[in-house]
Amino acid sequence: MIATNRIKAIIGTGITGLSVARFLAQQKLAFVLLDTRLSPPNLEKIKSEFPNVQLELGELRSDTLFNCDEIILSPGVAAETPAIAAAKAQGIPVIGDIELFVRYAKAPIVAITGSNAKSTVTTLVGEMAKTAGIKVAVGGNLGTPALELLADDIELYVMELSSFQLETVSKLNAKVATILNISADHLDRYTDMRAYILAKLRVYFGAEHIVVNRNDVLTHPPLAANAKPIYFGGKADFGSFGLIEDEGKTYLAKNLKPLLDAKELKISGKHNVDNALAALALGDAAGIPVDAMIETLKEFRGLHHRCEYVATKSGVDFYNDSKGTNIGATVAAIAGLSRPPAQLIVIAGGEGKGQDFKELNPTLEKNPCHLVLIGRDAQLIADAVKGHAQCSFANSMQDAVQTAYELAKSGDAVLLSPACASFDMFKNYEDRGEQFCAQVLALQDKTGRGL
Ligand code: UMA
Ligand code: ADP
Repeated sequence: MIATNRIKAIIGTGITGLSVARFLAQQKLAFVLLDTRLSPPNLEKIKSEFPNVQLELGELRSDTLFNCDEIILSPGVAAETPAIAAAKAQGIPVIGDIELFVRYAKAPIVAITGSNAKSTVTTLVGEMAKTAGIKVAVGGNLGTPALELLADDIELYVMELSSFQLETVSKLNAKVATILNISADHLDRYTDMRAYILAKLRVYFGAEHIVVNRNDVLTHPPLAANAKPIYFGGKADFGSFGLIEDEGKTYLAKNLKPLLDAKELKISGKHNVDNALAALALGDAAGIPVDAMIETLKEFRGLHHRCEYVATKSGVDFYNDSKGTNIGATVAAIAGLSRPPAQLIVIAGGEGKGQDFKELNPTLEKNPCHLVLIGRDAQLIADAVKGHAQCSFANSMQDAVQTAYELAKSGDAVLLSPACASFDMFKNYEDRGEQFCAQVLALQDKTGRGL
């Protein structure tokens, strides 16, 4: 228990801020709550649960922050925000909910970050632990704030961590930690890729085991790191989880021992084979028995909005990859679903978060695609891919689905994988995916009959 006579400042009243407030109240620690918005979320809950707590809305006040002994920052707020940076310069520690969680968690932690595949791999490792009968808690950036997971009977924590959450962590001390992959994301928050990668690398601080992607050198820790890396991806060899080819079959393997025929995986696409290997490597280092992991891999069907099959209309397959919110995800989805010479029609666009969409071009050259572009950065994408893919524009999800359907012929596929955030047109990526599915299901077949 951390004892103090002074007050803590919680910044943000979202689900993280609320979980921190409840946790501090439970620990009988005093706090003030601040949010930069005048109408932030959870206001009513906060007023009724903490009627005597000071609540400040709007511009952050330095005099309040300077009187605190610790600032607990929500992940959506950058530590560079001037009032927070000024408090930090005065020597006031700025932490996040994950740092608090680490102080109190008694069970080992599996820590998972990366630009893509975090939620899939986190869920998979959680399911593997459950199959093995381990009392596991799964959450973090995945949805349930870390502090809500804390309980005395938990035997293993499996945590999805974003770069935002890692920024305020000093030492995670994970049992096993990984960066699954790195590609451009959140460049509207970071000054450059280096700053983004440095935030991700914090996941390795104090880790007993480190799992890295053999095919992505950016996931490898600096040379000074203590733990010896366990590799996943590519060809199997000693000290790694990889693939073995034998008599026309591909096996997922540990060291050189085959564990599972890749055809037995229910999740599809090359990227999901990598995800399965990463989950095996993490689970193994966390002590989950191999049999339970294999059983889970044979059952796991993937998460909604991730390369999810929706329907076939007039011979055209429709896939919902609304969670493809950056270029790396969309590249993986296109490579996973493209079946040349059939055409892939990709609905993309939204808020581009400062990404350089020219990075789509090598993939578009290999896979024949037609882009139907929506949202704020539609023209930016069209300019970047000029000469590499044909583009059409649409004003709404209904218009986009209809346009894609008109462009497609039997045997082609339509993929929603926006490479962008959704907030310019939708509530969130789930809303975008659900609108896509609803429009697809409402399509008539091309002879005019309902399907
Ligand atoms: N905000 C303000 N002023 C404030 C506080 C917040 O404007 O004073 C804004 C932020 O800029 C942001 C929004 O409010 O636009 C939400 O921020 P938050 O920190 O309050 O977020 P929470 O509701 O607590 O949710 C956070 C994660 N959100 C972010 O990091 C933006 C959730 O991840 C996570 O599931 C949750 O904690 C529990 O751990 C969401 C996410 O989009 C899914 N994450 C990003 C991603 O996956 O790419 C990183
Ligand atoms: P995250 O939580 O990191 O956003 P998800 O598991 O939700 O990860 O997947 C997000 C998107 O990333 C999916 O829609 C899919 O297109 C893409 N994706 C999944 N696995 C990989 C991978 N191994 N490499 C690159 N992209 C991937």
